[in-house]
Amino acid sequence: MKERTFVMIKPDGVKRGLVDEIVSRIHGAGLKVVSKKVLMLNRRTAEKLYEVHRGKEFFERLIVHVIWGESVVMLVEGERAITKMRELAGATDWRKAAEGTIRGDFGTSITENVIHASDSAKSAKRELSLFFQI
Ligand code: FUP
Repeated sequence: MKERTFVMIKPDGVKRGLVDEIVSRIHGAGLKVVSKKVLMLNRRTAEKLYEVHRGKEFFERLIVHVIWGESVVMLVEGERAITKMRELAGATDWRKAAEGTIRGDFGTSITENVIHASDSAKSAKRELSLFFQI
């Protein structure tokens, strides 16, 4: 089934020059980048994106990380795009992420884990609407 998902290369990934590598992995999985933009998240948008984590001990650290520099946000489309992007990203904790996954290859901490990819169709819809006119 063709799906749309929200993907964000976080500031650590952008700063380290990983955008082209990540986009090429997305294409390699047979997915299409329908739209892509570079932006600086403001606190309000960052808190909305991660609202399910509000109140957790890592929340503030996470928000500070995603607003300190430019991110690249993308609308990614294709067959099983949500699952495929989660597979490409790898486990949240870079130490547990498999080699060959984006976080496994490039993550440097649980917060600085390079990429965000929506975890469900419902999240994808909500997260895409924060950044794209869809
Ligand atoms: P994921 O869907 O894999 O991005 O993981 P979560 O939704 O569980 O977490 C969202 C983000 O919160 C992660 F990308 C990084 C951050 N996080 C921490 O900083 N510490 C934690 O213990 C868990 C998550």
